[in-house]
Amino acid sequence: MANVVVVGAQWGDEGKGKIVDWLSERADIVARFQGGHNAGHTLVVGGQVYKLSLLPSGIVRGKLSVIGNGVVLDPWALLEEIARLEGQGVRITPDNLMIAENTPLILPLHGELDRARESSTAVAKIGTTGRGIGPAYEDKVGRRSIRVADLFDPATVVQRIERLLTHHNALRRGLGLPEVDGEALRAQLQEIAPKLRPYAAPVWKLLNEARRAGKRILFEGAQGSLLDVDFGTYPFVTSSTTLAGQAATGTGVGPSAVGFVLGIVKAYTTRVGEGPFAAELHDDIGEHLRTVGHERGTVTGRNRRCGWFDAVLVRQTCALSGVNGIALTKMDVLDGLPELKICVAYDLDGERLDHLPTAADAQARCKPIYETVEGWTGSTAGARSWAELPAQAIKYVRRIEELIQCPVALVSTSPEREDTILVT
Ligand code: 2SA
Ligand code: MG
Repeated sequence: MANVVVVGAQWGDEGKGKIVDWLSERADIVARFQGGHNAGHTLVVGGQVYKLSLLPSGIVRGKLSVIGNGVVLDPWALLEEIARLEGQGVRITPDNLMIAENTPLILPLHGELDRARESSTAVAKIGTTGRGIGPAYEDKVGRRSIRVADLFDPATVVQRIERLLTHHNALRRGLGLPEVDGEALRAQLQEIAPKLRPYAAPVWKLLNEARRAGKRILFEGAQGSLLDVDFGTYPFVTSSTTLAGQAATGTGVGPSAVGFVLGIVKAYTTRVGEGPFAAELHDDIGEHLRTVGHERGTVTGRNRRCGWFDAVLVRQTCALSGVNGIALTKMDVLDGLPELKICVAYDLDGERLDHLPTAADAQARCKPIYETVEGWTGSTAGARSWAELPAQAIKYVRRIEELIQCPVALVSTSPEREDTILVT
């Protein structure tokens, strides 16, 4: 098996956790390359539920798990998550967890800034997770982050804090937030540094050595392609690059390390947070999808907005990530619906569009053009072979393939790892 990159091909919550878990059996290393603890991956292993936010899903299987430099890392959230998983019997040590030394940190001031902006009425809110993701990435490109490696040199920490607070305290005064005391922050970081140190490593070097030794890497994306900071529904996006290309720069291997790009696609559409969503349903079917599909945020517990499958979006995101094949998830949520709709194009002011336009106002005005297909009365839940699927369900999968111009490689029929159909 080649090195695989797994990316969400919609707005996140496509069921990446389960697929990554399924694939991790065939990988030696699982690496995160973007995002932070805004991600929420749910794994069900042998009936036990594991909720992961920052740790790569491979950790549950004892695989070498890597947090790459493309991630923004909240060290306190990390230690909490480690403690929580250890409480569930998962062993986490520097032998199976490595953190890139050049990973920027999320500090308490980032979360405060994120939440202050979101509660301000001056600008439209984004609907963030409030975890400080955006502000932490701003500081990264603003060249004022404190990175993991900085923590281990007290003099560097002092310098970094000074630069950081010159910026943040000015901002905070404007927002009516109290100024951050540099000495208090230094003490907090000094306290956390020795706990992080055992995991810090030159990840780029170790991954390249692992590649040369023939080890297989699984790159685990978080969020989804439509939340990508460049190609997503800007400004209603996250602040990282969520597309497959980021797997290379977010860990320090070149793009040639990536052998196969697997897009995870839910059989309908959901989104959490604000922003355009043409195929959104505000009726009983939307409610059916939400309740049957348990569509609530793993991190924040927010209800997810639900709608029909949007083939326009997925065709676009498959192109953007160079997806080689998709894994179709949560088909069973559609079980029993008499008929299904698929969004095949948009109507924008009377013109038919085959793609999502770039301008936010145009995105918001897109009306879905639907194709109606037959539903199925049988159950797809727990199916483990193509033959177990109702004929109409197979037709639905084949139609999706055609519309998104990308083959289906896997179909997932329940949160359990074994309930997966490998399409050959
Ligand atoms: P942020 O916090 O700056 O990344 O928020 C910006 C937008 O990105 C969306 N976002 C997500 N969308 C779906 N799932 C995410 N992870 C959690 C989950 C979310 C949760 O798996 O359920 O628990 O609410 C995730 N993370 C960020 C966010 O909704 C904003 O639209
Ligand atoms: Mg999620």
